[in-house]
Amino acid sequence: MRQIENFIAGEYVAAASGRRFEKRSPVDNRVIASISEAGRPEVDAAVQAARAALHGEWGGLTTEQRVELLYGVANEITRRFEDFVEAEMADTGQPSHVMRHVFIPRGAANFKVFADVVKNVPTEAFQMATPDGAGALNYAIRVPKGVIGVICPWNAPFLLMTWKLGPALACGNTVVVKPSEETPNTAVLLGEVMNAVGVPKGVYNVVNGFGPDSAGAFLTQHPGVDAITFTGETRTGAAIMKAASEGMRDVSFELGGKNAGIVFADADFDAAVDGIFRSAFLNTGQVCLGTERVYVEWPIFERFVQALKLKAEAVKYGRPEDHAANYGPLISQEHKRKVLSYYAKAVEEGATVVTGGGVPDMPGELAEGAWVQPTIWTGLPETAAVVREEIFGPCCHIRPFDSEQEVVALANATDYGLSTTIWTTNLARAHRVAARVEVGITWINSWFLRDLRTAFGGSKQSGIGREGGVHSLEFYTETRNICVKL
Ligand code: NAD
Ligand code: 6OD
Repeated sequence: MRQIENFIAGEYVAAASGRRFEKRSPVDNRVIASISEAGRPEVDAAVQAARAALHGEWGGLTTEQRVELLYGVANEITRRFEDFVEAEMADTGQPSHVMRHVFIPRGAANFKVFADVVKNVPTEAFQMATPDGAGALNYAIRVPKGVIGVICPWNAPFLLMTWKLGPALACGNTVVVKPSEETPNTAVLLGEVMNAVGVPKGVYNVVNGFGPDSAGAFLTQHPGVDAITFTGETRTGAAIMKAASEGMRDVSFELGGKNAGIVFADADFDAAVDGIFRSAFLNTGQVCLGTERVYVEWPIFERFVQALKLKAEAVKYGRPEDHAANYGPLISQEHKRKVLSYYAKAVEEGATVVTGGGVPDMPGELAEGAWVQPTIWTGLPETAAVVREEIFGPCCHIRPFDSEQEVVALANATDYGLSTTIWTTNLARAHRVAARVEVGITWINSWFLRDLRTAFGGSKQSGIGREGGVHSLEFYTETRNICVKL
């Protein structure tokens, strides 16, 4: 069984309280790790180490020197690729090809891309007239914000953590990360990479634990944290925002979603079925950008539902290291209970269950894992809980629509506003609809196609702020204006 400690000032340390908690495998529910739970003393030590690093060697580095270190981090992740794949698979139970082709390479890329951004981004300058005719010159400098608290979810742990670490470190900040209690492995392993590359001690710290009354709350309440970047549930974001209001700390929030997939009758049918299959079921539906609401234009509705059903019924369940498997378990027994409660609620609300709705028959010890069937419903009103609330599972409700106007209204009738995917061959219509859906990210004839330089974030209750490319600099630096009278 793996022993997982906190990573503070370059050292692996257990909590002074001796408190530990267990991590169980999503695949078969075996206990696979014992994790040290950081208390207030460890969180305080991590924040102090991060503060000291800001005033130490790290704070004195030039941008070029920082950039070189971050390239080094990316290269070392690539060198230890198999270790990261293995660590993330153990935590999430997801198929290895997702780790190999998306989650781990993206973790390395997040360091390289943001190193390039800070190396190349200009700052603004304005010349102004003055009454004496000599004028003045304003120019801006960017300085790091300070110690950043990074609170992460479990669904794509390494990708989502490094998506925040890359820009935070590239901009010269130091960080204290609180990974999800379900997925601490890759965050803790990254400490070895930081040490191997020579990132000064205290720049990167990890404290393990839960949210309320644990490391998450201790970190967000700590007065030594200058800003908080958080990815997770909207409800958690509200609690963190309250904590951040003490001391007027800045926040960047990437929150939940109840995203619409929109398929017009003129879409490339097979591409649309493949696209919606991925957006509903990739990572066992545990993707914030996933489409739990699907709207399909009437002429192709029945055919579309049947085609998606066939694909959902053809998923290959299996252990992460089984190369034939393309479908994993949910993250935990607790999440399985939540998803199954929505499966039951859908039936109570009168849904037609097109496929799934339960637990698959799994052989041997896999029967103990957090497996649920991919599930498709039709026939529910928009007021049904499963159509309104984020389930974060492998499921979607499909509803037919008649007109562009109707589907825009349906897509927008939600408190969330993260993303949409639109499938049509009519590009003019795609543009019109994309401009009217109230979300931060729209894909046309694709889904989860990500250029790290683009703005990423949610509207309405799906987030606050944008990260990505130069947008990340708005959060991870403070801009100072300097006015020179000529
Ligand atoms: P969560 O909100 O339960 O937990 C996220 C993190 O916050 C965990 O590390 C948790 O320990 C911590 N936490 C919980 N309560 C806290 C508190 N009071 N103070 C400080 N920290 C606290 O989310 P989750 O279940 O880990 O992840 C799934 C959710 O994340 C879904 O809602 C999903 O949509 C969302 N998500 C959003 C994005 C995005 O980019 N918008 C990306 C991935 C996931
Ligand atoms: O691709 C990204 O950068 C990103 N933030 C993805 C979010 C996935 C949510 O589950």
